[in-house]
Amino acid sequence: MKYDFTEIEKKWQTKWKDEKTFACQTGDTTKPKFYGLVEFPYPSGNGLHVGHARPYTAMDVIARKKRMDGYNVLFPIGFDAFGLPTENYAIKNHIHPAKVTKDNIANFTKQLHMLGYSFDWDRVVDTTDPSYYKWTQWIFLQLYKHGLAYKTTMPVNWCTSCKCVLANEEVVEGVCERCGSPVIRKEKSQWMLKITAYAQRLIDDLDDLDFIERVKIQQKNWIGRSTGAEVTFKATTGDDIVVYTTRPDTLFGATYMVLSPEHELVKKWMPLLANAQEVQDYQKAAASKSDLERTELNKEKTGVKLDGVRGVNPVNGREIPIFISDYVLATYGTGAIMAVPAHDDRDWEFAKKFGCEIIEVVSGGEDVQKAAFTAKDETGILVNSDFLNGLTVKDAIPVITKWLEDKGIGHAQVNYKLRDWVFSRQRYWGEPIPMVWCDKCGWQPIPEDQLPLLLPEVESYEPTDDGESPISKMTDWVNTTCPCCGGPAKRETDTMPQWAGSSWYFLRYMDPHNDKALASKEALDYWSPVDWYNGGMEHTTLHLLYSRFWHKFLYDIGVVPTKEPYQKRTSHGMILGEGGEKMSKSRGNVVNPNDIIDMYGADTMRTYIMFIGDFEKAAAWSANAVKGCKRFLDRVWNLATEQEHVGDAYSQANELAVHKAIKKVSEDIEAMKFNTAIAALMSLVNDFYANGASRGDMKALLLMLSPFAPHMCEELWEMAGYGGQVCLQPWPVYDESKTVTATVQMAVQVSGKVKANIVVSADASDEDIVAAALAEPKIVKLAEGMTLVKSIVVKGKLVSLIFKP
Ligand code: ANZ
Ligand code: ZN
Repeated sequence: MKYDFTEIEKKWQTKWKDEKTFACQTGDTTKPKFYGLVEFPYPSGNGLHVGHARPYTAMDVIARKKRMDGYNVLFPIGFDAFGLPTENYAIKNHIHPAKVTKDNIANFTKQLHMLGYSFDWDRVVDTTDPSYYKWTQWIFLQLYKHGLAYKTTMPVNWCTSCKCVLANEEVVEGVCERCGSPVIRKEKSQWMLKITAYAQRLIDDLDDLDFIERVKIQQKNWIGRSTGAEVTFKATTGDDIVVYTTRPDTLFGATYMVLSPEHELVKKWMPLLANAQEVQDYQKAAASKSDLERTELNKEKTGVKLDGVRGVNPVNGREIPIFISDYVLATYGTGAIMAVPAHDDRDWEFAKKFGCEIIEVVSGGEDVQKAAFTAKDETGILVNSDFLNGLTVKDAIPVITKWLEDKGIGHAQVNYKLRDWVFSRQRYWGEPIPMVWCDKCGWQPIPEDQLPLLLPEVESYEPTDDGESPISKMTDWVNTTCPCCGGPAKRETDTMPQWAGSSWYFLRYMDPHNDKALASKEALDYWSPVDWYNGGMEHTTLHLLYSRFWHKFLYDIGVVPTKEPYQKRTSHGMILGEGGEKMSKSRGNVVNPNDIIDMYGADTMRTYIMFIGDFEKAAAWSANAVKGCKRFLDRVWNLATEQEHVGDAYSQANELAVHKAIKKVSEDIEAMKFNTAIAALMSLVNDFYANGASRGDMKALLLMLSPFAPHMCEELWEMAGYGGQVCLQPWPVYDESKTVTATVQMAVQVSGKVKANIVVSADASDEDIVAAALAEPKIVKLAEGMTLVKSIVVKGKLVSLIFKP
C-alpha cells in the first residue's frame, strides 16, 4: 500500500482542526499543567522559514509527549505583528500595513497548520488587534502611574535608514540590529522605561531559574553589575568633582582627571577657561559619536586639557590636571573619572599621548612605563600609597573605602551597565502611547476606560526626516482635550517599540478573550509560570530581558502570581544552508518548508528538522539527509502495512530492544536530544525487520514516533485498529530491569591458545567483539607488527584470532 502523505496529512489536520483536539481547558485539576511556549513569529511577507520549523517542531514534540504523559498542556501560538518590516514593506508596495499584516498572518496560519503543530488554535493572539493592544497600553499606564515611565530629552541612538530611535539593545556593533544601517547620536525627547530599577532583581532571580547557562551569563553581563566607590575630589574652583571607580585602592596613583565632554561642570567652568573655544569644538565632535565608538579600546585617544581649573587628589592634596575626553561616557557612573595610568589601559594610552605622569601604586607586574598593570586580585601589592602599602589589592579596597567614608569624601557604590529602556518610536505601525500633553497640566495619562487608544488611519505612514512620527500630521487625532483640566491638549504621536507587545503575550494566551483584564486571576494562577520556553539566543538581552522586567513589575502591583514569567529557557541553533552558510536570499540557499512538504510531506520535514543535529548547535541543511528521513518513514509504513503482526505483547525477540528504546526516547525528548531519539527509533525499526514485529511491538513504535511524525502514526494507528487517536494515548512505560544490558566474559584465543579475557555487552555485534579483543592490552602487544588474517566469534564464549607477520 502506498504511503500517500499528502492525503493522510490533510485528513488528520482537518480532523484536529474541526475537533479542536489540542484545545486545553483552564482549571482542570485532575491533571498537572504544562505550559510550553515558543517565540511567536513576526509575520513577514516571506512566510514561515525553516528557522521557525526547528524550534516549533521541537516544542510540538515536547507538548505532544507531555499530553501523552498525562499533562493538561497549553501550547499556544500568535503573531507579533507590529513593527518596522511590515511598515517598510507597506511603504514600498503602497499597501496599508494593517492589510499586509492580515495577509501575512493568514499565510503563516496556513503554513503552521501544514506542519501539523498541536497548537490550541482558540488562543491565537495578534499584537496589532485593538483588543490585545488595549492591555499593552494598560500596562504602560500602570508603569507610568508607578513612576517607571517618564519622558526625557537626551542623546539617543538614531537609525539613519529607519529614521527612528533605537534602544541600546537594538544597536549591534554600532549599526541597527534590524537593517544594518549606521546609527548616529541625536538629541531627542523620548519616553523611557525604568528597567534599571529592576537591575539587581533581574540578576538575583536568575539563580532560581532553569535557564541554560549561556543565557544567564549573557543577561548578567548585559546588566553589568560593577562594585566600587564614589570619591569626591575638590576642584581649584571649590567645586566638588565626584568620580566612580572600581579601584579606589589606586587613589595614590591618580595623576589626572577626566570628565565626559557633556559634564555639567564643564559648562559651569566655561567662562573661566582660557581654551573655551577648543573645549567647545571638542564637545561638538564628541556629541555625534556612539558610546561604542567612544569606548573602543584600541582607538586613538583624544581630549582637551582644561586651561584654568585643576583637581586636588584627596589622599595627598596634590593638584592634578583635568581633561575632557570622549572615552569617558556621560551616562555611566558619575560621568567623571580619576585616571590611574599605571593600572588602567585606557588611562595609560591617554597619559602616553598627553604626557601625564604615570605612578606605580600596585607592584607585581611589568614596568608600568611600558604598559599598564591591571591585576585586581591577590597578585598585586600596594606601593607608594602611604597607609595602604603592603596590602593586596583585594585587602586595600575595603581599607581605603572605609577611610573615604570616615573623611566624608566617599562611599562604596554599585553601578550597572544597564540603561533605561528608550520606549518611543517615531513610526506609524505600533501601539499609540496613551498620553496627552497639556500646557497647563503637563503629561497626563488618558483615562483607562478610554482604552484602547486606536491607531488612527493615516494617508501617509512614511517616516519623516524631521524625526517626527507620521501620526503627528493627523491634527484631528493629535488635538484633544486634557483629561485633567479639560483644556486643549495634544496626544503623544510616537508609538511603542516592537518589544512592547511581546513583553506580555504569554500572559494573554492564558485567557485570550478576556475584556475585563489582561487575563483572569483564575487563568493566571492556574497556568503561571510558563514551564518551558524555547527561543533564540538573539533575544537574550532584548525580549527575554524586557519581558522579565514587565513581569516583575506586574508581580509587584499584584497582577501576576509569580516573580518570574518563565521557569525554564532553552535555545536552538540556527539552520544553515547546504554548505554551512547562513541561509539568505542573496545566496540563493533558502529552503522553503512548503517545498519540502510538497515533495516529502510534513512528517518527513518534521523528522528531518529534529534529526538534523544537536538541537542547541547550528546545523547545515542537507537535501540528501531529507531523503534519508523519508526512506525511514517509508520503512515504517511498509513494515506496518505489508507485514503481519500477531500478539498484543512485545515479541520475545524484540522485548529488550523495545524497553530500551522507550527509555532512550523518553529521556532524549526531555533533554532535547531529538536526533538521538530518532536514531534509536531507526534502530528499533531495523530490529523489527530482522525479527518480525508483534502487534504490541508496532504499537510501541507508533506511540514513540507519533510526536515526530504525527500524521502517519495516526493513520497507521487507525488502520491497525488500536482504538482512539495515538496523540491521546498514554506514553509507553519501560521496565528499568529490562533496559540494562547484560555483559558476558569471552576468552580471546590467538592461534588456538587462550591469551586473554574480555568483557563485552551480551548483544555486541561480531565486529564489536573483534574490536574489543584487538584493543585488549595483551593482544595489542602480541599483535605488534602483525596483520590479522582471520577471526572467528563464538557468541558468548570465545573469539579466535589468527595473525601473520
Ligand atoms: C580608576 C581606575 C583605576 C579604574 C584602575 C580602573 C582601573 P566598570 O568595571 O566597567 O564599572 N569609568 C568610570 N566611569 C566611567 C565613565 N563614565 N566612562 C568611562 N569609564 C569610566 O569600570 C569602572 C571603571 O571605568 C572605573 O574605575 C573608571 O576607571 C572607569 F586601575 O577608576 B577606574
Ligand atoms: Zn490640563
